[in-house]
Order: sequence, then C-alpha cells, then structure tokens
Amino acid sequence: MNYTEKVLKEAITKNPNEPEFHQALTEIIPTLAPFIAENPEYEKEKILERLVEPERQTIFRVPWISDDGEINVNRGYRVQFNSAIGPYKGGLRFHPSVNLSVIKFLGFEQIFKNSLTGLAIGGGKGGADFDPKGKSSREVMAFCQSFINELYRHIGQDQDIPAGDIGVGGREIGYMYGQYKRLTGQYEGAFTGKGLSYGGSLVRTEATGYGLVYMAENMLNAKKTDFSGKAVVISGSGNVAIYAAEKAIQYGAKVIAMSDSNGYISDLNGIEIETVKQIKEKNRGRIKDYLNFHKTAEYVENGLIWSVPCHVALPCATQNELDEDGAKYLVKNGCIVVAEGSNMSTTLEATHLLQENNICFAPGKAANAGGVAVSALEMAQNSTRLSWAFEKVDRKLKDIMHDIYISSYKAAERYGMKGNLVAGANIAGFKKVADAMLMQGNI
Ligand code: NDP
Ligand code: 2IT
Repeated sequence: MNYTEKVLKEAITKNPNEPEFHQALTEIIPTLAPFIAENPEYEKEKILERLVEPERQTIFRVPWISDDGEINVNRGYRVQFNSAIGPYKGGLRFHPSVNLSVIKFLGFEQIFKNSLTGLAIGGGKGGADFDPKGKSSREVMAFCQSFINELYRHIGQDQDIPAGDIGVGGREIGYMYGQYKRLTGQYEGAFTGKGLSYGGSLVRTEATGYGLVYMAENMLNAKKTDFSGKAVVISGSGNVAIYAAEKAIQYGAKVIAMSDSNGYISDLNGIEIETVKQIKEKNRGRIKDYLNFHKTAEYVENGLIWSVPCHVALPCATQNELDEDGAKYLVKNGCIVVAEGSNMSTTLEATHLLQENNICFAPGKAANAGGVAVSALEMAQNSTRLSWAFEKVDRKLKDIMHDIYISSYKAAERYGMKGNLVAGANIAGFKKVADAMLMQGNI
C-alpha cells in the first residue's frame, strides 16, 4: 500500500460514521499521489496525517426560546481545520441535516479552496442542526444570539472569520455580528457577508454565483464556445443559484430550470430571475410560487432536474445532489460543462461518469471559490476601513476565477491528468498549504 492509500485508510478507520468526510477524503487524497511521490519530504514530515486531523473541533449546546415560550435545544459546531496559510475561514450552515461529518467534509474542502484563491485564509466550517424554515425573524434572532453566546470566544478578525452557507444569509450574519459586538465590545471584521452599512463588501452577495459563471465561461472558452445562446440548468434557488442565474443570463444564456427541496420549475423561454428573487429573497416562499407569475412555466414535484436537456449544468443546492442517474441524463442529452456551485454536489460515481464522457467538470473547491475570495476582499477592506467600488471587486473576482482555472488546469497537465480539474484543483490547493506547514515546523 502506498503512502496516500495508507493515510486514506487510517483516516477512514479513525473517523467512523462520517460518510461525507470519508467521501471528501476519498475524492482528494488519491489525486495527490503523483505530486507527493515527486516530493518525498511531505511523506517524511507526515503532512497528510496532519492535514486530515482538524486543529480543533468545538461542539456546543444552543438553547433558545421559540415564540410559543417553549425551550428548544440545538447543537452547534465549529471545526477549525487548518491555519497554515491564514486565519480559519469558512461559512456557517443552519440546516437540520448538519452533523459533525457534514461540517468536517466542508471544512476539509475549504482548506484547499481557500488556498486556491491565492489569498491568506485557512480552512474552517461550522453550523447547527437548526432549521430556519417556518421560523419567525424573532426566533431566528434568538437562535443566532444563543449560538454566538458560545461561538464568540472562538472567533475574531485574526483568528476565525465565519460567513454564510445554507440557511445563513444577510439577516443571520447581521444578528450574529450584532451579538458578537455586544459581547466583545469590538467593532472588527469577525464575520464576512455583512450588510453594506456596517462593513460589508459590494459583490459579496453575488460573488459565489457570479464566480461560478466566470469559471464555467473559462471552461466553455477552452471548448471554443461561450454562454451565449446556451441552455443552462441550475439546481437550488438560494444565494448561489440566484446569482449564477443572473450572470448566465447577462452572458446571453437561457436558464431553463431551477429548483428547491420540493421540486423544480422549467421554462424553455427562460426563467425570469427577478421573479425568483422576489419569491426567495423577499417572500421566503417556494419555487413553485413562480407559476403564479409566469403561466408558461411548469412545476415538477420531487422531479429530477438533471433530466431537463441542457448545455451547461450548475448544481447549486447541496452535497450529492447529482448522482449517477442524473449524470446519465446529462451525458445522454449532450451537456458539455458541469461546474459545482454547491460543495461536493456530485457523487464520486457521477463525477467519473461525466469525466469518462468528456464533459468538462469543475469541482466546488475551484468553481465556487468566488464567495470566499470576496470574503477575503471584505476582510482586506475592513482592515483598512475602506470600501471598494463594485467594478473593482468584480474585476478582482473575475481575475481570481481565471487564475484558479489556469492553476488547476496546469497542475493536472503537469502530473499526467490533462483536463482533470478535480485532480488539478486538489494538487494546486494542497501545495501552498503543505509548504507552509513544512516551513512552520512540526505543528
Ligand atoms: P441557500 O440556503 O441560500 O440556498 C440553498 C438552496 O439549496 C435552496 O434552494 C434549498 O432549498 C436547496 N437545498 C438545500 N439543502 C437541500 C437538500 N438537502 N435537498 C434539496 N435542496 C436543498 O444556500 P446557498 O445558496 O448559500 O448554498 C448552496 C450551496 O452552495 C451549498 O452547498 C453551499 O455550501 C455552497 N456554497 C455557498 C457559498 C456562499 O457564499 N453562500 C459559497 C460556496 C459554496 P430549500 O429552500 O427547499 O431548502
Ligand atoms: O463554502 C463556502 O466557501 C462558503 N460558504 C463561503 C465561505 C466564506 O467564508 O465566505
């Protein structure tokens, strides 16, 4: 058994009952083998054994009182995975499916993603098994304040900087930042995704979705084409999905299907994104409400969105939402590019199927890095107490996504896996972190 196989096997054995974390390890570790073989000091210094073990994991009780006066108890998490190249950085997810395995897979991926941005941010992730759906704003505030009553002691602008993820948007960041400030007395950039009036950055709301489309545009360009006239299917209808759709439409594409956890809508004339924003961002409604505004659209309850024929597929909801069945449809229908907006959207089997059929595939850690990249730009603005123009941040985002595409492409080519952006992103992200760990001694 070689070094990477040995570390993978030991990490899986040592962390039982963590299927999502196992999946992320299985996707990443083997692809590093040719690079590590060429650089034996990584094995000698046990870099991989150290990398798979989080620096610190915090699990805590979050009690809060609902509007009916009942006491509720949720479980909170923050996994501070790696700080070799910068303070821990990564989102908070509020969703009933959150558990340690989910947070560890997200935190592990985040190390590589943050490194790929070229900015000085380490990897972390957190969240809670709290379900914001159907809760009043007062209940969401009560939950956020209780969550921060514990988390505040573990975070800070130079220590660990949380942001949004599923179930955590501008409203939740505001409540958490307010409570952090109240407890610490510090007006500092300890969160990103803040409102524009209290230290937020222009483009952060749009960044993940826009960045995803900038990445997909690079992939299409490599195939001597672009978004113009393409049919695009986007799963989800949250923050990432909405702004991916907005940019794809600006680039001349038609977004023909979007979804939420109940079902998908489709309209071959193209979905009107302002209506989706109204439903999701303002009304906090369901995607099927779209039919109340546009009679040409169809709604399929619990349907498989990947069965809608498209040129470009952008999964933007959650992990493992694109499995082998979905991938078979994409192959059959002549899809040419798949880029992950959600983290680990695609199962390992589906990824292989897409790659074997020459569909250009970009993993989340490369394709959705625009969100955390603009978070790091928000941190830079907070440090200098300045705020940059929309165009300036957007230009930097576009350049960062291009650089990620090039570095992932080149790393894959250099190690004999031309066109495999999964392997390329893993190697390119790993190198900077591993070298920083080597230079900092056996921490
Ligand atoms: P939101 O909460 O804004 O939206 C999530 C969307 O995905 C909703 O439409 C939701 O539907 C759907 N969804 C969530 N969980 C499930 C599920 N288990 N099954 C089916 N559909 C589901 O989250 P974001 O848009 O912020 O995040 C989406 C993905 O993008 C996540 O994987 C996240 O990790 C990733 N990401 C987010 C970044 C960011 O900056 N926000 C940055 C990089 C990656 P419903 O409302 O019905 O639950
Ligand atoms: O998965 C992710 O990269 C995010 N949810 C964004 C993290 C961040 O710190 O902006």
